[in-house]
Amino acid sequence: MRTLNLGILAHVDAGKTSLTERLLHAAGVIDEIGSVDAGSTQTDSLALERQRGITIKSAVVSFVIGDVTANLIDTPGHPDFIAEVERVLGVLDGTVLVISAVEGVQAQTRVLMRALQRLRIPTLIFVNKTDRAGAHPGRVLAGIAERLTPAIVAMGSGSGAGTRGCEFRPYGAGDEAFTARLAEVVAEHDDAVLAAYVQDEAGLPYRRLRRELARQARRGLVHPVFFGSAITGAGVAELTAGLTTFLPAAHGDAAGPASGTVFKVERGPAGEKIAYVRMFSGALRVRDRLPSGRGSPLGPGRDGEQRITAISVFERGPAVRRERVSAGQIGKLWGLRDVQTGDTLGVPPPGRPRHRFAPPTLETVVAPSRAADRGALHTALTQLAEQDPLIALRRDDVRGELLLSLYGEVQKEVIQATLAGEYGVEATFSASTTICIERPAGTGAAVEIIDTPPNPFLATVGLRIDPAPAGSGVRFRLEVELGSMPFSFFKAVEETVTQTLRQGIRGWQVTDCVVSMTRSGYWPRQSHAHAHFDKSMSSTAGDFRNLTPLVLMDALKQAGTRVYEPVHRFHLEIPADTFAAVLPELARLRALPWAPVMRGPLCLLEGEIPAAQVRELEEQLPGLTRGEGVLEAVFSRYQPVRGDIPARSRTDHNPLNREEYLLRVARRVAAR
Ligand SMILES: Nc1nc2c(ncn2[C@@H]2O[C@H](COP(=O)(O)OP(=O)(O)OP(=O)(O)O)[C@@H](O)[C@H]2O)c(=O)[nH]1
Ligand SMILES: [Mg+2]
Repeated sequence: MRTLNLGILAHVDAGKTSLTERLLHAAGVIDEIGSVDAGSTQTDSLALERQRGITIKSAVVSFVIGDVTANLIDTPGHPDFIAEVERVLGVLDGTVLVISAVEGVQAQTRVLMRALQRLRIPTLIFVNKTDRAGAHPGRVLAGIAERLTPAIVAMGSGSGAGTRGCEFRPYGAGDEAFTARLAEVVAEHDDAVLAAYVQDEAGLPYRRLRRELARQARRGLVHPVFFGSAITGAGVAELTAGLTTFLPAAHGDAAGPASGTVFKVERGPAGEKIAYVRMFSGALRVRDRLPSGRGSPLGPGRDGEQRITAISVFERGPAVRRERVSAGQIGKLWGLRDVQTGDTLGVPPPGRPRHRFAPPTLETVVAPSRAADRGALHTALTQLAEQDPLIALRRDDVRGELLLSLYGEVQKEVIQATLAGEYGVEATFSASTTICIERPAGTGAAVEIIDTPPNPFLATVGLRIDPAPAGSGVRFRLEVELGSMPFSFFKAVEETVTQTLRQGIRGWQVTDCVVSMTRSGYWPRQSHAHAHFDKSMSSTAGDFRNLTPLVLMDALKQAGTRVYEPVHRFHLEIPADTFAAVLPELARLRALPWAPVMRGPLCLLEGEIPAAQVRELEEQLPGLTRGEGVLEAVFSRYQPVRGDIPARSRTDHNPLNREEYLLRVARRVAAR
């Protein structure tokens, strides 16, 4: 049996979950088609998802098409839950990108397509909702070519768009316009086809064109487009057939070394951790032992092991108990107490680049409604953050506050409801504020040598910080030999670098930089001339933990930093006659619109707006547009803050002031 790990991706509400139901029904996994609106689908199984009619967490179900087991991952489309999509991207063999035939290409569709193209994930496009009033498949197809990618081929045409009787008719060898289009598109990516095409346009046999299309689609170069409706079922059979033809289902390498990626972690009814793993090669079995600790450039930690206590594997619907999960499959693992989303199990999977969407740009202060719930709130938020690595939790030691980073207001409401429903903790959330970042303005380097004043610690640490491309995050590398010092000391430096950069010179997270360790040195236990071991004369990991922040902040001060604020790209549809009222409001909110496009009674405006102002625009819009304005905004980039730099309260204490820092370290040591 071959396997296909298939993602369903789209802008919110395009019909991913409804299409999933249809596919499951067509494959005979379910007898009745569930409905999002009635809260009866397979993949929207959380109570909150059923109440709200939106997907919040990614969910896996499987079905069989011919000799292929497809593991389908239904993802949320709301931008507040983009983190769920990010994790899933690394484990997919192919995707279906769903686009509504009424709304067409939307803001999130573009964000997703960019990621899919970057990762070269083979993608079919399904234009859904052709039954709905206002459906316009032709216009949507043109929109895809114009706004997503020109490398598309419509696989058929629709009739009866906008009615329940809509149908999809696949094209065949007799459709001349289709074969001409096919030849044109596949010739783009293959020189042999191009040569044959130039020689004789009509001379390429249809079967060769189809074969070439399949080959290119499976490599993510060309995207077949299908049309239909998840509600009436139109076009779903053709899409299903397309999944095995145009996406790369494969036999996994079951004999290879075990290699898997954890893309989701949830807690079971008794609070136990359950990890969802996609295996790339080899197999994991019940009772297998795995090293605990997270992956890093220095390799896994060496502190203990964890054991798999149970496994279930997705087969024809939900997961069933099995002794092993092997190459190609998706399984749920129990027993891995330290596991986190994004972990590698076994050897790293072969060359899969990672795509990172923008990190959360908002922050809120969370407080328990009852003072007695303080501890419970902290525990609950820690557990939620563990399932959601992008959702960072910070504690402001000065004000004694808990801060949570967020993508948006819907996510805030979901977290609030989860705290109440699953943990029994009522909590209040302050109005959200934007999170800025700091990037190094240049290069800086510093070093402190062991036993050389003013260095009070038994360690030598040299660090250099260099700026790196936007979006690349923080990378730590060694310019000294790994064997020159005990592993645990390097590990201590690496971890402390990450921690220290959480707050730069102005208090914001420092990112998009490379930190290189340029000097290292320590005193081993035996090197001391005296006969007996003297703890005060030999280096410990603590020396490295205490010294690293001093060196790093010196390097950072030398490099200097610049503060950047998040900016969103917006798409605004307003009645044309309200343009004159909307424009000054955009200016007041520091938005920069590009030239407006008039389409009949509508005015379409695109542009950029600081993330901090999006919520206010949302609030003002109904009043300015008689309630008819529609706004979409997604993160676009960071731009340097002009004028006053917003301050951030400090939580952990970076050594901006050396004396103060050393005093704090001394106090901490004395307290032990
Ligand atoms: N008329 C019509 N309605 C549809 C179709 N597909 C989905 N819908 C409706 O559109 C709404 C959203 O459908 P979902 O399947 O939840 O969309 P989704 O993409 O999973 O949404 P999120 O997961 O929240 O991003 C529901 O009210 C569906 O009933 C379709 O083909 N035709
Ligand atoms: Mg959904």
